[in-house]
Amino acid sequence: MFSRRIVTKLLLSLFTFSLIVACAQTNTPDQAASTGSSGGSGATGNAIPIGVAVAQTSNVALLGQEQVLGAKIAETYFNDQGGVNGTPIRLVLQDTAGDEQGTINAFNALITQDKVVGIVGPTLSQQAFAADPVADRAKVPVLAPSNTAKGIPQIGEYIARVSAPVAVVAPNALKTALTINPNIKNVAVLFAQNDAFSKSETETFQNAVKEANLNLTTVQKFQTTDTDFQTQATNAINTNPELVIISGLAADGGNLVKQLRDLGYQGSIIGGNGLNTSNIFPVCKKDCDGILIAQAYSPELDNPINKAFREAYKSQNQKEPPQFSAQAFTGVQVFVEALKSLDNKTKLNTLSLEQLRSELNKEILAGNYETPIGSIAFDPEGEIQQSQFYVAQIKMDADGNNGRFEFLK
Ligand code: 1QQ
Repeated sequence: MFSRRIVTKLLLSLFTFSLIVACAQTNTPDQAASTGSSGGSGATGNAIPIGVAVAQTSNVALLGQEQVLGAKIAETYFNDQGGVNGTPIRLVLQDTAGDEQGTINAFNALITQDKVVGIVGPTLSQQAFAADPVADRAKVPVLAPSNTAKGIPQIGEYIARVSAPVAVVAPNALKTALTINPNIKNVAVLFAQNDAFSKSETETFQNAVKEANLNLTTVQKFQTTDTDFQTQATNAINTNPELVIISGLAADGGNLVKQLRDLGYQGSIIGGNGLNTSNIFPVCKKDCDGILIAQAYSPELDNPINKAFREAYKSQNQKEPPQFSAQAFTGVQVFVEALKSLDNKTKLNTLSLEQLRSELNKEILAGNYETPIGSIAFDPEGEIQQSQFYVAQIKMDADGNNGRFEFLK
């Protein structure tokens, strides 16, 4: 049936393919070929694989999509600058979707199949508490780009974060709300009880409310999967609050804002970090107007790397970069700079993947970084040391179709 020439050709390509596979398996990590690259940099098989495990699908993608954009800008930016002392990096993206098991699967694929040197991810603290222990046991460094709940760096030696904890960031929103409206006395708080971040953030907000001598009039619970918030919104409104504080994620949080306004609530609203995306605009439309959200990033931060990041983001997306993109960029940046400084001490291609991962982890924790979110460093546990925080207020156009985050002084 087949001519001899075709059979010989087939055998030859099979042989070549097995050779490539065998090489990829035995190579040191910075030579290893891996699959799933975003391909943004034109990097070759020599590129150093850095994993990105965030939510590209599901409801949580409202947050995760912004992270993909930021990470890809970093890949291009640092490769244009020469990568890691001349060797390009290559992002390997694995979609975690919105749950814990998806995140564990993504981490496992990055660690064992893609052989990444480290991981930027996941999107939610809820996912981090499930998947970070997997990376920690495998001794693979993780930089959390958006995990702000209490206890994230304490998961293990290999876990650090570039996302400042809610305990530090969130109270800024309450201070600003009180400056805008000094008559606030009654505060109703609502939170998603099935989400680790939301539970952590509401604890911070509730403490801040009490410390400011305000009346915490009610605490209402919901689920991130809920779409009907009539009961909670009515209960909150019945306590006559001048301020409502919501800790949830984007879809549920946006819907809750809308339903509060539909039921006649006219007071101030603080949204937590889970509402910190323009992807809530199509959900609450004109009712998003006025929401106050604390920020760990400002597009106006004045340093060269933020200017470069901001320009790149704006030229791609025709709007100012959001916090989640800036933090994801920062996660990739920390890996690149720590890899460079490790390579300056010990050539990366002389290390086994295991050695590289563990030396890289030490290097990450030892460094100081000038990033789009400002000057940062880590404490020995991997907690970010960051000093600049901000508060933004959402301004919607009259038709409710477009809006922006306006940074308050
Ligand atoms: C967390 C968060 C999320 C709301 C960020 C996307 O801060 O889960 O910790």
